[in-house]
Amino acid sequence: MLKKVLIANRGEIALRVQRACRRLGIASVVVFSEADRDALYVRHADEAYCLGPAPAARSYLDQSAILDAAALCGADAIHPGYGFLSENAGFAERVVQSGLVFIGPSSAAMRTMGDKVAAKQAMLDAGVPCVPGSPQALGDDADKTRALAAAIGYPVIIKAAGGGGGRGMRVVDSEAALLQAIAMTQAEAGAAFGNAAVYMEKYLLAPRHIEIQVLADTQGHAVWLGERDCSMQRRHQKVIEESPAPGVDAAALAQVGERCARACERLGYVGAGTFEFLFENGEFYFIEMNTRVQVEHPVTEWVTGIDIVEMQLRIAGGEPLPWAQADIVRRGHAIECRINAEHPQTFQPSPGRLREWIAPGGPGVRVDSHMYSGYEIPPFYDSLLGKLITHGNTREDALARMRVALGELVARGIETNVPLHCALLDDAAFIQGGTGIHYLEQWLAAR
Ligand code: MV4
Repeated sequence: MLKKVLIANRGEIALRVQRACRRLGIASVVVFSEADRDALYVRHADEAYCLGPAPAARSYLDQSAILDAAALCGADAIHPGYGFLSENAGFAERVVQSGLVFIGPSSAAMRTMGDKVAAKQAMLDAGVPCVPGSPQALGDDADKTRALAAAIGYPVIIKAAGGGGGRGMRVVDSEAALLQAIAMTQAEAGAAFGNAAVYMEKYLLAPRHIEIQVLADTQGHAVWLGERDCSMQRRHQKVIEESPAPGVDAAALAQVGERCARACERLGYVGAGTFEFLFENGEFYFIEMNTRVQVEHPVTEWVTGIDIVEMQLRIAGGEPLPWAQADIVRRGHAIECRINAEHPQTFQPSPGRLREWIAPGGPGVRVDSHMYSGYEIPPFYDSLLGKLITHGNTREDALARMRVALGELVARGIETNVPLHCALLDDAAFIQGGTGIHYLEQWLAAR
């Protein structure tokens, strides 16, 4: 078991990891920027180090400052949370070179998944279904590229190998626009990611975004923990997530879930991982893998009863998974609403003094938040105030609990997206379930 973990993050996830460490009897150390002196996770900390000024580049992204703090306090591991350095293979490598455990997969696995062409190749090799497309990065041969696009069929999408999460991609409707779109995506990718390689896929017009959660131990065993439907999003920011995914065939899910678990075993993947799929006409198509804890983990935690952060810590400490796949039983339905400090119509961030905060409660309600009355929300980071998660025996129960919980939530002094959530929870198509990735943007445009 790990003895002392440095938490290289902030906000609700720092608090979440801190709580998990405490429960397991692991000492934890937090780091913070000058803007986060009054943060709840700093208040609760046994040991806290200021990394530097507010901008992330000078605090939460300052690898040397974090490694210095870890050395100073005698930590034996670093938990990177999500965002910031969580998917930085170079950082993971430095952590290990410093003699510490990086709580996540190997830097080699992170590097493979960070290169979307390599990730896709690894998944094809492991029998995970992928979007039809170019097997490798596109080369200079224009005839070959045109032939490939014609074979795939328009529209196609050009994606940067170094991109991901919606960065560095371009849809092409016809051959006339193909070569220029590729050149532009390559130029942008080179500037943004230091890697100009791009690849091509068939563009799926109206898929859902369904992801599979896995856990893998250092002994080479992996299980999958079901799926999440994360289709309700705007500009690649998820708004509502749920598990299970409404109306998706259980046998098809089990097949893709098994393949994800076997892929982890083949790759020597360690820790928590998320396989992102597009789902259209009953078929799953792998697009990317996330190698970190995710904002939407609680919905999986609730339906499986498994604490994913606890498992990250146990796996990093060398413990084997305590279950076989048949022991993973899912019960009921969980939904998460991301509560943001933003204007509900314009989506402008709304930092500032949170004059009053009253969190909802009751059976089937969980709030993961670092908010408290009087907290000054800094303007430098993401606008997540917290996550409101509800559970019920059925989706209808979970939705009903969510409506009540949203009604109870009080956040005075700033704007929040609670009104948006309330409207979505009364929307007929959302209530029906199974809306696609473009639904929210179309719904907002129509409003
Ligand atoms: C796609 C796609 C349609 N077809 N790939 C966007 C984020 C990145 N992870 C991959 N993305 C997409 N890839 C093919 N072949 C549509 C998207 C996409 C999307 C995917 C998931 C969630 C939200 C999205 C919003 C717009 C586009």
